[in-house]
Amino acid sequence: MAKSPASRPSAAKPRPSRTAAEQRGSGDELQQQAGGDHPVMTTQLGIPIADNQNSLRGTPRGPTLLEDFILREKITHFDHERIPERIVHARGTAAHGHFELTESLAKYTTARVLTEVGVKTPVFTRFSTVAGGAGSVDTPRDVRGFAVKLYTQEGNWDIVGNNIPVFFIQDAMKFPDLVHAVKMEPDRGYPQAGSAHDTFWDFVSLMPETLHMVMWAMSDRTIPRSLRTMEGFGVHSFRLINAKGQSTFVKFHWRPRLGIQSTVWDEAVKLQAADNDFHRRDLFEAIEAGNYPEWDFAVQLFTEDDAAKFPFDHLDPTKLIPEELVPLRTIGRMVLDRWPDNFFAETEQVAYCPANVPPGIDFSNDPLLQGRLFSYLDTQLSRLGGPNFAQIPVNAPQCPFHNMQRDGHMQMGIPKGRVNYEPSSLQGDTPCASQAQGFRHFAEPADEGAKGRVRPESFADHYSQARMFFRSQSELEQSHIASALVFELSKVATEHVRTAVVGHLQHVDSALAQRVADGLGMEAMPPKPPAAVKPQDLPLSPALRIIDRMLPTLQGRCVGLLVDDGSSAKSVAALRKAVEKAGATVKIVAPKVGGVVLDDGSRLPADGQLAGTPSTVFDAVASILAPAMGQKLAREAAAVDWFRDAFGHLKAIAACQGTRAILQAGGVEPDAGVLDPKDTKAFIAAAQTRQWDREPKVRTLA
Ligand code: HDE
Repeated sequence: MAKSPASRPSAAKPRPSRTAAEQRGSGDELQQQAGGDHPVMTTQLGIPIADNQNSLRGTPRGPTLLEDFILREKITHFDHERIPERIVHARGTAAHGHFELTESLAKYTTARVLTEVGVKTPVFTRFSTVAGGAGSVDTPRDVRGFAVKLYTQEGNWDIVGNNIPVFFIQDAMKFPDLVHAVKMEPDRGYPQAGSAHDTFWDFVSLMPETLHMVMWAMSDRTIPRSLRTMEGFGVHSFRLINAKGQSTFVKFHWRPRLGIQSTVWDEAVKLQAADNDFHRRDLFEAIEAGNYPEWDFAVQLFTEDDAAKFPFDHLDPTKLIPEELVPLRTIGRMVLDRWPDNFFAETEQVAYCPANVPPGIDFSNDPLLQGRLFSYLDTQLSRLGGPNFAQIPVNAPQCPFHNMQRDGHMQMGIPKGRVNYEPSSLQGDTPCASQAQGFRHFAEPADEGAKGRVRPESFADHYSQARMFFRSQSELEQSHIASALVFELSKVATEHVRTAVVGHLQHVDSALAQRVADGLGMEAMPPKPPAAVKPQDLPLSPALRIIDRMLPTLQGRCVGLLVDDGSSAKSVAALRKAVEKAGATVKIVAPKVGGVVLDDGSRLPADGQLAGTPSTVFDAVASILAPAMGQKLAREAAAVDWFRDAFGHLKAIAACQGTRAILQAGGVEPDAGVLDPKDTKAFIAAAQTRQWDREPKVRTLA
């Protein structure tokens, strides 16, 4: 730390002053060091800067002068570098790409983006967690936002969805309460990014409409392995409007071409420590490597008459339409192939709004959607500082746009001419509305009934779909849900909240309620709360499972290969070749990041150092170690954990003879998923999936 002038010996003579450039090197010298042809640094207003190291001092050891306009400008800008983070979905990551229509919906809509087959529409897609702040981790148990901005030729279309097709609440009126309940508790300021606390479950226990989404939130959907392996849902019913003005209801779905992949809970917990940015890094690395993630775009189309026959109200956002009832029609695909140039300018400043729809798409009366139509524009006004945020490049439409909106904070355009109103007879080129091309709202016949703050009776059944979802899951997935409920409720300190939630679970499935009660160590089953509508046994929907629907593929995944000095160069090369042929990447992990010397004398640099690259970040692991190195690493906690965790997280392990000592030290008893790295075929086959049979052997599930 620099000594203050007062602490210097008074006898010390000030040294002759040196110019700033002499002390730290001038800009010209720094340029030479960096090489290249650098432009001269300037202030915001273009004044060239001679010294970017030192502030302007009255004397060499004297005070800094207020006159230093360069310092003041720099610090002032820095002081204002942050904007308010999103109240929800603050932590996110995004990428550019395009959407391509493969089947026209011209029969149903006039929207060109849904009728012009083969046209590539640019998109910007942002994925997010919901509860945590912008600096929280990527892998908590949480719903993921899945927001797609399509820059269509008829204006921006934002499908602002989630990776779960239903929502916690039925009415926008309850959104602030839900969000307050799930975010950190206001008096203590924690927990960050997690629902495992009293206020969230208190809200759930008092709002049974949350139960269906709670089942999804406790499933493996909320602990995705990668953003690239998540589904996306528009959630609400929207309308498509055709040239005759006829309406068809529509639900939007994004389906990952890599299939759905989730983590196991213990892995998700450990990933939070291993890599805060796990999902963000994964998406970045995939795009940088040219492994562009793709999603199919599918719709469910249904009429008012179809909807009247559903055993639920499709305007209730806590309900989904099983695809067994209304099949999905794949009509396009989205590819994400370009990482943003700047996180703040694009990912942070992007502003989505479900009200942004082109002509030919319209809204339904879903009361949650109706509230959202207001909320997003409102929040952007304060988050992005005023009404001109649509001029920020990532938000601006990529089609012609003209209107009479003028002025305001941060107006970037310079509108020309005398006329800034409509109608006007003074200028021939001013914009006018067009009945033929403009947005037209569906002329929906009015419903019967009186005005009032009401919930329709058709929204009263809170349990039947929760039950359908739970019972449609495979046995293992049901155990994961039960275990997640036990985990979360075990973090709830208030006993009556735990009791109330288990009470509700009896309406969902009495065996589930019993498992959770047992897991919580409850002595007696709590009473069932009254249900407004007796839960029905709806037909099951196997399409809602994920374990069965995971794609057996290594495509786009990553295998960690542990090596040390003396590892066989031949075996390393053979394994790498086989894994890469299967479409995955290999990352070398070694005790030192500088790498190792293989048995043929060649040096192999490491992608990660063992202690900082745990097996949680890989989809499968392998090791090629000389026996002596295996013995050495068997005494290394990071190496032992590497295999113990991979085993516990149901991953395939290719472990050579040299590795057996480490497995033993970790108490790992090899099973069918622990293979010889020489048998690359068997390893690839095992690595394409998780070793689900292993799960009951490694943990007790509720
Ligand atoms: Fe949002 N939501 N939301 N939401 N939401 C926001 O907008 C809101 C809801 C969703 O990557 C906010 O710009 C209300 C459902 C995503 O930038 C805010 C209601 C679904 C994102 C807002 C809902 C979503 C947001 C916060 C109930 C799935 C992130 C910052 C009436 C279909 C978008 C912002 C991005 C963000 C309000 C419910 C998805 C405050 C009032 C249901 C993916 O406007």
